[in-house]
Amino acid sequence: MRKSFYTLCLCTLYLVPLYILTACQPTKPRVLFGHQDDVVYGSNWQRLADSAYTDTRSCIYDVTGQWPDLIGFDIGGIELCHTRNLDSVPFSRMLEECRRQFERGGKVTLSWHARNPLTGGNSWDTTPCLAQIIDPDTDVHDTMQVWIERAAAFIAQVATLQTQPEQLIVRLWHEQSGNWFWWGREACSAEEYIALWQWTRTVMDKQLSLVHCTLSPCTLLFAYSPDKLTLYPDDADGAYRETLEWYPGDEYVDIIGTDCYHHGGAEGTDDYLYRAHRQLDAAARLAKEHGKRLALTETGCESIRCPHWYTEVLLPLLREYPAIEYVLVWRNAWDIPAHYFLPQLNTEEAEDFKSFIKQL
Ligand code: BMA
Repeated sequence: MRKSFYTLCLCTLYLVPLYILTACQPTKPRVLFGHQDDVVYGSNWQRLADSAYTDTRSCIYDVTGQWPDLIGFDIGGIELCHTRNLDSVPFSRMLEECRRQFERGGKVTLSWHARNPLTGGNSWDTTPCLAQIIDPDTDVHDTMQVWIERAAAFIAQVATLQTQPEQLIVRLWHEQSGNWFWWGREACSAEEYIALWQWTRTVMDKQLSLVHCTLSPCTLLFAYSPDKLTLYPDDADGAYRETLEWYPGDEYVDIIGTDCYHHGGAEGTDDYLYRAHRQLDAAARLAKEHGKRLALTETGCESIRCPHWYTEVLLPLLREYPAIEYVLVWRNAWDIPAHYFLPQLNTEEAEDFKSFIKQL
């Protein structure tokens, strides 16, 4: 009896300070996980009506029982005063879901698949137009001025809904290093791209300064996110050089990220990891040198055609870059069966995803 009493005292003597020490260690915040359009539709369901829904359905919640840390929305279509974005999400629903997300303490990231202001075609219409956009003597410039103001007005509206600082991230002119958008590197020069970025941010800041916000100042974060980096393939420092060459500047950017997708199932893993490392190394170096934050702004493996992709491919990758603050996977289209990046319910991939979220 006495012996066990002493053992207990001894254990308490050692364990209590050990517990206090461990509990007081600053813990690295976990990587936030986001999903595009998470709460407006998912594989086989959609809530795209204009009318209010009294509750929120979420793809991430459906699988894990937890609300998303981050939701991505795209505002493509706002420039033409459309009531729905390019994927049919009503802007009124977007505002409502942003409000709910902020109230839950979550974050939102907005991208903008803007139309081509010269042709009226979509973002993928690569007819060069940037020289005209940034020339104040052209009609295209005037059109773009109006479009940016409309986007800025919507973004300012979202910004006012924030309940905590830094809940809103705006990712401007993304994936410029690819050749698929009119602001991509084959359709314009780095100088033109940077001029567009700086102009857009300036208009958005002006609009933000005009709105009333309970948070003061009513700030948001701006993210720069190239995709594949192929401009200098023979240069060991080529990825960094390209990321830097198109960088809009310290005054305009808060987060440096990269977009990188896994293609080709399990056989594509090496290629994905090669590109992801190259791009993340470049983004992480630039972020460190310029005192900016780091994110994996878009990634995913369509239809999750690689077993245990979340725990065996993405998780180890994220662990190699402790500075990454968040990661976003793309949408689960309700009307395109194979276009999904978050696992379907009750599948092996869903179990893998649950385990991934626990380990993040
Ligand atoms: C692409 C696809 C398209 C979509 C676009 C904008 O990656 O998902 O179907 O229209 O993004 O969200």
